[in-house]
Amino acid sequence: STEKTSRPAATAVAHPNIALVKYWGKRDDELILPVAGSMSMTLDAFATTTTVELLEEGAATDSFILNDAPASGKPLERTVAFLDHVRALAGSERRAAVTSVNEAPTGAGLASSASGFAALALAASTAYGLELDERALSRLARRGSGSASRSIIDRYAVWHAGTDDESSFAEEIEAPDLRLVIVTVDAREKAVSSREAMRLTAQTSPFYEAWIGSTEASLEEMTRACAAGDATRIGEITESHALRMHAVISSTEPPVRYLAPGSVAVFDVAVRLREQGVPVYGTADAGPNVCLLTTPEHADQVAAAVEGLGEVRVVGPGPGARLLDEQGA
Ligand code: 2P0
Repeated sequence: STEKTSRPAATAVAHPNIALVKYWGKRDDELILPVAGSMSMTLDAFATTTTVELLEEGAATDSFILNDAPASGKPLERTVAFLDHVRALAGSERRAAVTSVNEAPTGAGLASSASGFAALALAASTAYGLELDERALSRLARRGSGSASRSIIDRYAVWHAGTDDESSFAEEIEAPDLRLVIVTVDAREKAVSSREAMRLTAQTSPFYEAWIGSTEASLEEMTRACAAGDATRIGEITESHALRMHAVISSTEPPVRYLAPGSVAVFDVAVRLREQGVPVYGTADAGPNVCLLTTPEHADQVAAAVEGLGEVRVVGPGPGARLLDEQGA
């Protein structure tokens, strides 16, 4: 027959998230269970679009094309390991072709592993015929990368630390409308991966236990500030908590330091603007780029104040992972 039989396939879109209460440390490396919960904003920018197509029975290996080039090494290994997990859940042995396009620079601290594994979790689980609800999808994405559990969720998410695979998932939390002014101080790939630096922190920092306790306290306080719609308190917790994370990371042996002089300059702009009455607070992930959290009314003023310190982009809360239909809509 000349009729073309289409193979099972699915395409999903997901966005990175920026944590306002950070995830830094695992209690279980295999299941990716964190030592404490975290809270984030899913962004309305820097989409990852991923297609998973099942190959014919008998195909021996998976393939992974990332940003138009065949992936190898760690990215390929992590993708294949993730597909192995999906296949185990689906009771399938079929290999797959994965194609993924990232709008954010990979490894520059814009959490491309979060959007990447969130999109892969939705596309792969759909292509393999699993029908997962939001919680199950968040748990699945977590197995690829911890922060990906939060990119499944619309707008603002809390990732509950949990104590096992079932209880460690993200879900939506109500919070006021906020903006992040992202200042890309340096777009190069970071020298030490989050995964490696987290392990080093757990093994060598004398402050690790205090960090875990303070994260639990920050998350409780953040949850209350969100419920109260208190943008100022949300910002204050965000900045203190982020600087505590960088403090515990720089207390490792050998030390790891992600913030650069240009990052500190952006935090200083927030201090100066606050003196003028602008509600603006800094945060930074495992890299030198800084996000300034502010209200929608102040976003333009904040963006103007950091002009010249890096590439500037204003983003707001965005959608969780979504499937695209066959027309790409
Ligand atoms: C976060 N980060 O909460 C924190 C803040 C970076 C700094 O989650 O090992 O890529 O794949 O679970 O999720 C980055 O770490 O680590 C991260 P894995 P992940 O957003």
